Amino acid sequence: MSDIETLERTILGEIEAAADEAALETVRVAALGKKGSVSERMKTLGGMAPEERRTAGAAINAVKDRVTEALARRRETLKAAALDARLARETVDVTLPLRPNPAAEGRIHPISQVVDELTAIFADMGFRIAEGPDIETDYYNFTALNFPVGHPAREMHDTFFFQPKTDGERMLLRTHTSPVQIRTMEREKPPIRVIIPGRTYRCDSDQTHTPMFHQVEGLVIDKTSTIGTMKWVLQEFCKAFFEVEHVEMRFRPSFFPFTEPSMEVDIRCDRSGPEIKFGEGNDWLEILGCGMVHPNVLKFGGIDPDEYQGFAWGMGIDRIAMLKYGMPDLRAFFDADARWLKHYGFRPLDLPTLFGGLSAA
Ligand code: 2NL
Repeated sequence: MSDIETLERTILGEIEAAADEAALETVRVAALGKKGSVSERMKTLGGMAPEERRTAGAAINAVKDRVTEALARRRETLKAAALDARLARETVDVTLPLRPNPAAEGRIHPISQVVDELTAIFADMGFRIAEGPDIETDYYNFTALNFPVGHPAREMHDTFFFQPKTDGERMLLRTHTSPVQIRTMEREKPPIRVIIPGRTYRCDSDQTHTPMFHQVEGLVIDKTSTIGTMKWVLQEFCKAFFEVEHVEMRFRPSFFPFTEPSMEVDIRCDRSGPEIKFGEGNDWLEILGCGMVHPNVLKFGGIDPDEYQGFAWGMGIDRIAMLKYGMPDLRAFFDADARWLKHYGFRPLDLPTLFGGLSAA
């Protein structure tokens, strides 16, 4: 048998013996690669006499063709075998019990649910959501909100401060969401209608206070916004949120540095039974603070108080969530206890909408 015939037989034998595609590739490189045995034979043609070269060249090319064809055939066989093995390995045991559906198991936290509800109600009245940073400057958290430097109200906020920076400035965790309204006024021209739900922080912890809590504030600025408009907005909100036909609200004079006049708002309720009922009874429950935006605050926001006026309000999301859904302990909100969430949480596909019902579930 000629030398080239022996080589061909050896290579074809190796191809048949290759157990997988990686082994087959090694055989291919060893035969047809740049330094492969067949390629090396090609290089010897240069040193041959023309007649000899013609026959030897044809023979080597024929070997190359047959080797190439054998490689392709073997590759197909190995591929099919690998697929068969995988299909045999990846069987499904249809007798196993069904795994719980994540959409049926998961729960929306009551805070997220209440934020979704608030958003649906205020979006329907033409409000947008605004957001801003949790870490704020003293300017946005206090100064621009008309808290004079050294004013006792700054101390009343029990602020978490960071270590001073090299330039001496002390950043803080926002104590209310109001800095976002200042940032909105700086950025936008009136009319402004925004709500700001978000996390807020105060160094305070007991049965009714957690160091992190949630607030939603609202801001309306236009040429003719009045206390009358404000009362209507807040009343419509309370009816929609507590899902009752009537609410009776009581506006009591109060003080906030950023509004003038300022008011605290109570709603009529009945607390004689096991559950609070809104809109009836002889009790009053405080739910929010509000007022006309102080002219100084408008100025800090870059808005001319001789041309524009507006109103703002703020309320605790955790508190209105507790009231609406009868959750007695604030601290449980942030314990991440799956049993609590299973009990008080909401199903992920029951989204609050005004047409489908806010808390339909
Ligand atoms: C409360 C009272 C309130 C505001 C927040 C506000 C924001 C700007 C200007 C004026 Cl930028 N006012 N926010 C106004 C009145 C009351 O919150 O008891 N919150 C829990």
